Amino acid sequence: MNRGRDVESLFDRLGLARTNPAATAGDGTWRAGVGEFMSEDPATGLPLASIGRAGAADCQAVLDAAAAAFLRWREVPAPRRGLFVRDLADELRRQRDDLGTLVALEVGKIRAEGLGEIQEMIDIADYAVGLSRQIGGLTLPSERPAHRLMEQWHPLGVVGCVTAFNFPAAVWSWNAFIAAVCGDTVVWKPSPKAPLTAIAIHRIVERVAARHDAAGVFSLLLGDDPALAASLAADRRVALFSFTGSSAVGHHLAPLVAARFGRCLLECGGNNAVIVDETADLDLALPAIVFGAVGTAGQRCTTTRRLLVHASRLDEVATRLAHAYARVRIGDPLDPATLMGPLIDAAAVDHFAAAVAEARAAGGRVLVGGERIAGPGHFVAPTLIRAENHWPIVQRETFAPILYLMPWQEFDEAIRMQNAVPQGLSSALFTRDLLRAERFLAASGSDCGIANINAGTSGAEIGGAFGGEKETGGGREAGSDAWKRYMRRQTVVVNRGNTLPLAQGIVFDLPGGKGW
Ligand code: UN1
Repeated sequence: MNRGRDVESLFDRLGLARTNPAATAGDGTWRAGVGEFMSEDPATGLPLASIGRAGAADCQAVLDAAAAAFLRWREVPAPRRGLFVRDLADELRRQRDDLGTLVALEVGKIRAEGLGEIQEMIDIADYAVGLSRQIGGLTLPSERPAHRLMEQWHPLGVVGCVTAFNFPAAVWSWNAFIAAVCGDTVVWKPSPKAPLTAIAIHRIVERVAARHDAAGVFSLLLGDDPALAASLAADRRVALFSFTGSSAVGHHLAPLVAARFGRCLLECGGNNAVIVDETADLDLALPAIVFGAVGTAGQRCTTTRRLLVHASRLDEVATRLAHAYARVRIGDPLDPATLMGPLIDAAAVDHFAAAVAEARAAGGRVLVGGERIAGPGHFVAPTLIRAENHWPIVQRETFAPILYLMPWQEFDEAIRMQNAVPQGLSSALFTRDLLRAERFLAASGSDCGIANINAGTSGAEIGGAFGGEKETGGGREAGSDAWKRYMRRQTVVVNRGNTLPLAQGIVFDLPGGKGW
């Protein structure tokens, strides 16, 4: 792609400018904000565009509007809310190529993954449309005669959605499309490292919302001041605060929500392992490991960070991985031959270098990579390090393509190692042994939110619930019954009889039994 002219026409088609505003309540007008920040191309380090910085007044105005829009939107029947999302999916299908290219340009993931991310939006939209005709509650047997016991689900309110740079489009849609069919409105605060993707999506939202009387269902706050996310977390109008990002930032924001008894949905860090046993088919395992460790330059929360291999196969796996890593084309994410693009910014490269240095100091042996790649842009080499599970650097999530290789002897030891980290998002076992697979899936097996057999840790489909345990935060988004988090449950009792029997068989009569 020609980064001059082609970017210009891409911007035109997506409604982007070199100077962009800061916020919109989704009513067709945009607010300039106070000051500005830059979106940069991580492959060159050069600025792409400037964006207004939303200030406290913008945040208040957007929240007021979202709260007001909720009062209208919750009255719209859910299947009609679904039609809005269906039209959004159609529009995304039409603009998939341009949006995928923009994602690749702005955050540096390869274009194939950029397109995959927009596909993930389309998938969750389709899911949400189906859901819009299926939201239902249980009817339960009442212990009281002539009583009905049931539950119904009502819209919840304003959802505050804070997303990370690495999935600048899909993670918002997991929240937004489900929330919208549930009858909620959504205030989006995207990462300051991916504001253009958010603006381009919002331009589409505006056009489609106008056709559905859905103005204000989605709104947008852009800024690079951490106070913005904190003010959403602390605001009582935000019924659900959905946060994707590091466990460290999650630790800071979740107490603000808890302090007002708000609802939190956390998708924080992962430290995902692949276990390879004696029987594993390496023709399956190797591509899954390389996609998991090197894909998105190691910047997915589902990235494979630890590789636990049966000692008898350690050398074979290391040799074959080294061979594969040597053939990974690193470079311009817009070049179809590239498999790994840059890290997001210079700070990420510094974190990568510091992690490699810390692993070396702990006694780690760098088997492949380990270095920054000189030149413009934020490139590093995919890295394989022989390490030990208990080292502090192995226990932490470093958002970079570093894979720690570790041997095990007994399968129980492999499971223990896999679980012995603070995070609990995704896990994988490559085996041909059915009993092993079942052992991995048992309650005493993987402690993660996602467990894969003969499939890698990253690249989850939207149909399942996505999220993890421990410091990953416990949240669940996307498919299955994750929608319940976006609604409030009401337990309903209806007495169709002429008497008032009490639950638990309690007798509560006036003396003499009559006279109420
Ligand atoms: C994330 O990295 O925050 O499972 C989300 C995956 C993607 C989503 C990752 N579907 O890798």
